[in-house]
Amino acid sequence: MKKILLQLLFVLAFIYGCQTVSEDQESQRPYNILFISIDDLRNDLGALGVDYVFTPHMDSFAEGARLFSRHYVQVPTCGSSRAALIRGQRATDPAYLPNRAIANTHEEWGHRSLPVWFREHGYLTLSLGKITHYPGGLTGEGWAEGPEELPGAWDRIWVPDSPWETPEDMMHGYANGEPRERGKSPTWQAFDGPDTAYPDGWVANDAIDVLEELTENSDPWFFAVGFFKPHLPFAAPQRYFDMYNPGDIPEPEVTDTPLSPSSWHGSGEMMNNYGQHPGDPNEDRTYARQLRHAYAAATSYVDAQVGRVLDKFRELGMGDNTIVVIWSDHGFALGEQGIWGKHSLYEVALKSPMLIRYPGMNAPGELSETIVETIDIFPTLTDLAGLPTPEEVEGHSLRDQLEDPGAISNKPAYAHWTRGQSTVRTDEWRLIAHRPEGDIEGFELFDFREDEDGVRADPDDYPDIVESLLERLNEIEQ
Ligand SMILES: [Ca+2]
Repeated sequence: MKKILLQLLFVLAFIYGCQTVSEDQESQRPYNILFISIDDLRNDLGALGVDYVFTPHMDSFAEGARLFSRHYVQVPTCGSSRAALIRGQRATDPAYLPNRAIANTHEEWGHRSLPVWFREHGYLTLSLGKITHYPGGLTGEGWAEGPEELPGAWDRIWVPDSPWETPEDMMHGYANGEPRERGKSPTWQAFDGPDTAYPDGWVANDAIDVLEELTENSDPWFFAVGFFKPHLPFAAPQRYFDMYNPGDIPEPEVTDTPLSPSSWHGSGEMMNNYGQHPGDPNEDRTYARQLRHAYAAATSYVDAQVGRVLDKFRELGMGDNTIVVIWSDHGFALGEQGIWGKHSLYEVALKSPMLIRYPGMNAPGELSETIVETIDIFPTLTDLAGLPTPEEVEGHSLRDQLEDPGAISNKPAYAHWTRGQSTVRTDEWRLIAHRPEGDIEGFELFDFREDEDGVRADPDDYPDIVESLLERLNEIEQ
């Protein structure tokens, strides 16, 4: 018996030795992934030609990456846009529209979510800050206890140990630990203090520490770093406000207002969840300018925190073996269409920054102007990392656009929102369909043929266009 056991051990040792040798010979270690998420950042990057907002760190990163100028999210709100990202599927069913979408539906698909998929393929998975809807991953009181949002996804999920008492307080945090009082706290705040006066300074500190620790990690890693700004309240240390001359911040380009009653928009998140409004920003131009100034300051603040993390990343020499993605979960209207908020299917709410960099990529720094979607991120990461892709994933790998910035995708972008609203965006048109009870209540049509910002068109003037766009919408909703 003892002899048999010894023989067995010998055979096992031999097999193990062979595997080690062949792995060393056949491939290098798989790419790590650094995924940086920013909350509610519209396409206000200097690298995208927006000259009144200062984003030097992301602009500098863009010089070595592929910046997608027409990236569209699947849903214009935090939790459900992030659900689409990690589920890799569109929100064609209302179950995927609430902020609780992941918590409510993960039992169907959580076994092959983006982090689980990498974890099952040997990756250490880490989530810091706001990646899914609930920073820290718990859904109960203050998000500091209760059921997990996405069980089994992360080896470690956490928020920094900081002055804010709960993850919920941190997500809407004011200076030095002050929580939001719903309906009462102001829409913006400037505090004369260090970067750690607000939560994102703490997120950057933790990210920097963990990157240092990861240099010792033997397995490949997937590190998701989720910042909170420029999400409301538009808050940042004073010096980020001082970067701007308020007179240089342009007023919103209010090209039109919604024509269809079903698309009326009350800017509810800003007007109801926050207080101390000096007036309606659509009427009070001073307040409108203050809000736009504060959003720009919060954008420069989060840009600086991203820069701190990327500086450490470069210092540690991680670029040779790591894919980096910078992504925002949706855009934000600052007065466009008379809206102050994200919850609409207009261009400014659905378009957000997306940048990807991987080792040895071709033509870094060149822009891709083709239409891409958030659900493309999942298959792009599995493709670049050399992993299979779950068959349910609906996006497409962006390898073509990463290898050739001029590569065109003919795939339109789709998005969904509450009350039966859905939209399709092609190269030339955007159709928004309002179907609250399944019946068609109305359409909105935007024409991008001459104007890259789009011009509202009368759907009755383009019946063939509307019909073909509606067919495309119906195809994905079946
Ligand atoms: Ca968001």
